[in-house]
Parts: sequence; structure tokens; C-alpha cells
Amino acid sequence: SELRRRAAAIVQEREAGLLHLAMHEPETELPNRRALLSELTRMRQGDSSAVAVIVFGVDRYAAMRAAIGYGLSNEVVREIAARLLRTCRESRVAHLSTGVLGLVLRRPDLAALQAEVEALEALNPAYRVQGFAVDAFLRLGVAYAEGPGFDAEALVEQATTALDECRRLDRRRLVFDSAAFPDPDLNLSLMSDLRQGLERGELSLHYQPKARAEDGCIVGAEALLRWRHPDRGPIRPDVFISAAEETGAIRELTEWTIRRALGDVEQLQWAGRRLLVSVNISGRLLGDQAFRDFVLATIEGGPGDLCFEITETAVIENPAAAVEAIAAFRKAGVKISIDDYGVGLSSLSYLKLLEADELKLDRSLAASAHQGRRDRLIVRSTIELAHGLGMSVVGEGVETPEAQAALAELGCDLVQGYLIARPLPLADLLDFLDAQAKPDVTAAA
Ligand code: G
Ligand code: G
Ligand code: MN
Repeated sequence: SELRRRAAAIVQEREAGLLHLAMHEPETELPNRRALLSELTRMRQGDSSAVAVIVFGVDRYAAMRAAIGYGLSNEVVREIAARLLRTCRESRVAHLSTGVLGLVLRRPDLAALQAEVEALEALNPAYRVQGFAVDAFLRLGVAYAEGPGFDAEALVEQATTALDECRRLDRRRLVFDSAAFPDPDLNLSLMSDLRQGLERGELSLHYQPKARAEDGCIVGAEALLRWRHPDRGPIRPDVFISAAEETGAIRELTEWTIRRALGDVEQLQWAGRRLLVSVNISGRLLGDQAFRDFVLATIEGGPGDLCFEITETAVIENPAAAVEAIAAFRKAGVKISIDDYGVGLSSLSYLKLLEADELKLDRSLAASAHQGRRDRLIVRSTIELAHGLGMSVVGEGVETPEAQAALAELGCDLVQGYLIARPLPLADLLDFLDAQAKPDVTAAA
């Protein structure tokens, strides 16, 4: 019987070992996805009134692993897990997949959850493993369920979806169901306000002129959305535009913008001004068939002189759809401009892929035109490359005469920035154009 007892103990130990194996990620020894799900299931059976799942993605994990190797990267992941646990007491942390951790919070009310999310967002990204200093930035996807009987797998999936969106939109964190979350920048009430605001005329377009670098003649203008909320005052476009992207209101908003911009092109033409008017187009609209149909139907028989500014990141998401949409727009007479070039990835292969009419040098790049020799060389080569590909070049964010002169000397065709003008309402733009024309008249007289 002693023997039997020992055999039973061995079996038990083996089973515990197997269970450990089944519930842990072998490389980091952290609990795995299955462990997180079973923890959630336990909570569902208990009396837990609310539960939140937060999924963390280590930004550019692959690059870190390439730099310091598997072993140390796993150590960083373990360190991150420890830091998460110290930040959120009463939580469970699991290693879900490569570079991705999950955390379960029980019992949070929304205010507590907001506070935890903020604390997690504020985590120090600096880690030190075996003498290596590594920065590991985390993005957060959050999902939240109230009451018992939630679906554990669905919750983890929602948080993962929110993280995917986070990466796509280049944000720090997103909540799967933002309606339930009191995030001032990102809630549905702001979005229903936006829809109302569109109807009530709270939105407007300002136009920032684009001038020819050689003689300052204004040949175009970029339309920039402005929203004055009746209670909150002006809301920054990057805030309401990314919120509109997330809630699906971006198509409505952009269609409004295009209609308004085309109306303004006509007004300009009546005033004897022909300007190419540019509208910024969100990346996710490029794959949207309904948007494409709208554009093609709307510009038919319209005044022309329309350009779309598109960022590269928009194209990187879904190159095939973007290239196809861009080709359709160009065929219909819309000019295409590549916005913010020089920020982020700026891969030359995208320039090859994209048939565009204009390249806008991001202000970080344009501003360096009169700085060092190397900076000048980069700007000059970029301009030459763009010209070689049949594009004209706009320098953005030009604030000083030195910057404008340097860009002009390097062959830049157009300049845009506070030196020329800030974004202006249409009436002010017309005044500005009149004022620009006058000095020439008096000089000639
Ligand atoms: O206008 P600035 O003034 O703050 O604009 C901030 C950001 O918002 C810029 O990156 C600009 O491209 C973007 N933006 C402004 N108007 C629009 C618009 O109509 N659509 C999109 N997608 N972005 C816009
Ligand atoms: O991303 P996009 O290029 O569409 O952004 C245009 C943004 O740049 C707007 O927010 C606009 O107000 C801002 N902007 C325009 N000219 C200047 C400038 O000369 N300096 C700075 N700092 N910002 C500018
Ligand atoms: Mn732009």
C-alpha cells in the first residue's frame, strides 16, 4: 500500500506537471491563453459583477527580438508581466501570443477601470535585462462586460480586436465598446454630437493656401475641417477625425467635406480664382466601395480642381485596394497627393506603387532643407525622385523665409505653412487672394 501511495503521488505529480504545461507558455513560463480563459470562466461562475480584459501588444516586438534575441525578449515579456501585476493588484496576467499579454481585472466599475487603464498607459517603458536597455511601449485593447454570464472567449477576442485597431490607427489604447467607457476623446456621445453638428452647421472648412515657391503665386489650398461644439468649444480635428474613423462616421464626414469643398471651388471660380482644392482622405475610406461610388458620382459634371491628400500609412494597410481606388479617382480627374511624406516609414516602394500627382514633404523633412548638408541632400534627392516620377513637390509647415528660400533652391515647386498663411475661412481666403494680387498691380502701375 506504501507502493500504491507512492505511485498515486507520482501520477498526481505528473498530472500537475501536465496541467502546468497545458496552462503555461513554455518560453516565458507565464500562464497562457487557456489559463486566462479558465480564470475568466471561474469568474463567470462566481458572483463577479463586472470584468475587464486588457490585451497588451508590445510595440515593434519583432524588431526587439531581432535586436536582442529570443531569450532576452522573453525576459522582457516576463518583466512586463511583473510590472502589470504590480500596477493592477488583484489581476491575472497571461502570455497570449508573441509579444502579446492579457490581463483580467475583476470587479472594476467604470471609473476604476478608467483609472487602471490610465495607470497602465503611464507605465515606464524602459526595461533593463542582463545589461541591455530596452524600451517596450505597450498598446492596450480593452473589453468590458457587466454582470454574470459573459462569454469569456468573446471578451478576449474583443480586447484583441481593440488592440488590432489600436495598431492600425496608431493609438495608445482603444476600448472595444466605447459607449460604455467614459473616455472624453472617444465616446459615442461625441459622435452623435458630430452627426447633429453636421446638420446644424457647426462644422466648417478652413483653407490653407499653397504657394508657388518661385514667385509666391497661390495655386492651391488645403481644406481642413473645423468643429465648434456648442458646449465644448472648438474640438481638435485629430480628435474628432480619429473618433469618426472608429465609429464609422468618417464616410459621412468626408462626403460632407467633399461636397462643401466642391461648392467652394465654384465660389472661387465665380470670383475669378482657379485653385486646386485638396481634401484629406482617411486611409480606411480607400477600400470603401460606397465612398468610391459617391466620389465618382459627385465629381461628374462638377467644377473639377479637386485633389485628394492621402498618407502612405493609408496605403500600407491595404495596398491593393488603395492603388485601385486611387487609379479610379485619377481616371475621373481627381488629382492625388501623398501627404506627410518623410514621417514614419516612407518606403520608396510605395512611391513606385502609387501613381500620384503631388508629394508633400512633411514639415519635419521640409524644415531641414536649410539645416545641415546631409539634410539638404536628403531633401534634394527626394525632390528629384518625385520629379522623376512625375510628381510636383510641396514643402509643408514652412514658417520662415529661410526655409522657403532653401526649398525653392532645392527645386521644391510649392510651399505651404504659416509663413504664407494659416488655414483661413473661405471669405478670408478670398480677401487674402485679393491682397496678394494687389502689390503686383501697384508695382506695375
Ligand atoms: O488642421 P490641423 O489644423 O490641426 O489638422 C490636424 C489634422 O487633421 C491634420 O493631419 C489634417 O490632415 C487632419 N484633417 C483635417 N481635416 C481633415 C479631413 O477633412 N479629413 C481627414 N481625414 N483629416 C483631416
Ligand atoms: O497632416 P496634414 O499635413 O494634413 O496637417 C496639416 C496640419 O499642419 C494642420 O494642423 C495645420 O494647421 C498644420 N500646419 C500648417 N502649417 C503649419 C506651419 O507652418 N507650422 C506648423 N507647426 N503647423 C502647420
Ligand atoms: Mn494634409
